[in-house]
Amino acid sequence: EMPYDNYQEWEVIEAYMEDIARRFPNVATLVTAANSFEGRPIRYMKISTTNFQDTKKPVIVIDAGIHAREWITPPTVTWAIRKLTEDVTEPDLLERFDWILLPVANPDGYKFSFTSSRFWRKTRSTDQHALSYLCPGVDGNRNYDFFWNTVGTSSNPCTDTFGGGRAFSEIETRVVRDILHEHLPRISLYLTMHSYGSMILYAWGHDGSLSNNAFGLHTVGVAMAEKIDELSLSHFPRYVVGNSVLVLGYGASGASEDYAHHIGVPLSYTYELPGLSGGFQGFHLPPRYIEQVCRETWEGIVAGARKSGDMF
Ligand code: 0X9
Ligand code: ZN
Repeated sequence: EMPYDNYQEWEVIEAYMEDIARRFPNVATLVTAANSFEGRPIRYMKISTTNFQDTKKPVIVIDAGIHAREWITPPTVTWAIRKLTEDVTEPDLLERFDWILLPVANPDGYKFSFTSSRFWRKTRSTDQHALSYLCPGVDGNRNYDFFWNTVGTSSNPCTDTFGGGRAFSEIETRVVRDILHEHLPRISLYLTMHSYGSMILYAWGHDGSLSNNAFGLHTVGVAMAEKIDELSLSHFPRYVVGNSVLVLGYGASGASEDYAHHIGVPLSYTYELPGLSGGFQGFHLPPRYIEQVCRETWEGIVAGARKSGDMF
């Protein structure tokens, strides 16, 4: 009942997660982490065959939809929920790992991008600055406490890369922060889904230097990209894997993948999912490609999960 031939409205995603929690009570739990600035529940699914009690199991955390207009990202996470509950074809992923799947990290912005302004990026908060009522919202991917407000970010609330009045000013980023800290020693892999560009990016994203785990980051990144490319041939460009500054050509601080790596998550990546055409239209992948992207991204997740477990 979940549509993959068109984009997924926030309410539809909510209803889907409720339905999954009802139908698979032994593995799937729906958690309301907090309410968004405008009062919408920010919800994630915990998927575990042992209710997170087996503390030796590594945890995989995936979020999407922190950037509102990147509509291709939530369906890749609802697809992951499906592949771990309704349609299990890789049972080892359930046996070996616990999962935390957050399809819409920024429900206010996501909603706003459907109802009012298709290419809205930020949250919708209005408590950050005197100008906030004129220019609401904070860029969630500049709001993490990692070299916050230093590079590729703005202190002008009227820009799309406004980092907020302080690090973690946004409830939407605090929810992800708290998930990361709650499960930290067990998290083998963190993925944050963005679009667009067919890239898998890793630390450090503020200055382009490499982390001590750069070899591991690159090896697992390439393994994920190869699996995706196998399924994606003839649809999209091949994935490019690398340090986010080197691949993107710009540094940006306060991003979630850097923060997660900085606090100790060994394998942490930003996925830039595919887009066709340039400019803002790249955020609006033609809906006929949604299912293709979900299928191929799942292949990347599977490869990354298994590698992360082997290395953990
Ligand atoms: O700029 C971003 O936040 C990401 N690109 S997007 O077009 N989805 O906005 C890239 C983030 C890369 N990671 C770091 N700079 N750490
Ligand atoms: Zn993004």
